[in-house]
Amino acid sequence: MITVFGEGRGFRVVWLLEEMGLAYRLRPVDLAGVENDAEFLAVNPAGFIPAIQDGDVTMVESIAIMEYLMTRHGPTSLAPDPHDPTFPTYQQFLHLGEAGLAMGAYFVGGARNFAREAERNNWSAGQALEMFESRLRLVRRQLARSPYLAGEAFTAADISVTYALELARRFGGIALGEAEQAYMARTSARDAYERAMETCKGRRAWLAAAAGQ
Ligand SMILES: N[C@@H](CCC(=O)N[C@@H](CS)C(=O)NCC(=O)O)C(=O)O
Repeated sequence: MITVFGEGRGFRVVWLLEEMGLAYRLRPVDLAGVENDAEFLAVNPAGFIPAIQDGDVTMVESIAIMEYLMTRHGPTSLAPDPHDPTFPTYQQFLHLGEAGLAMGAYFVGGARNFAREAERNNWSAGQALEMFESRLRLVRRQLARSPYLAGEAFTAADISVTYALELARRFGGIALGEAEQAYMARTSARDAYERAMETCKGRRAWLAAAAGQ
């Protein structure tokens, strides 16, 4: 049985597990009190989420975890064959979702929600926003070409990027265009997304609160 530690970007992992129909359990992690969570710190001494345990495998980094699960427990249509023409674009957006989009949105949201007034618009916050918005141009161009990021079929790249866009919208307060919003409506209408939302109660509550603001 695979154990997923923590929601946050762990939502990507739970969504992927639901898409693949694999058995798992979610072990919640409260980041606010993580220093007292000895069991979790034994899994990830760096104290961030998500992490997974799968037998004797322990891993962190949501995109690496997704790649591991698809490779070890696949094959799955969520990852195109490496020789398929869609593979390079798939691989690019799978990683851009975290390295280019979620990371930028995370620090924009952090600055806007948690920083002191005087620090909200500092250099780093500005850079993070610029980073997110420039990378978003790649998503926009791709969505003008195809309904999903790797082409006609939904893949793990869409899980990666959908998570990042939701983070940008709800946490970062970043306005998204019509094409991105229509795309998110498409990806989040999937049954596996719904089931993942059922599991991730913290995320459900957070999205409901953010929508009511
Ligand atoms: N690149 C990592 C980012 C992990 C990350 O920053 N997670 C956040 C929550 S979604 C976290 O644990 N933040 C607290 C911390 O970094 O100490 C991934 O994709 O898993």
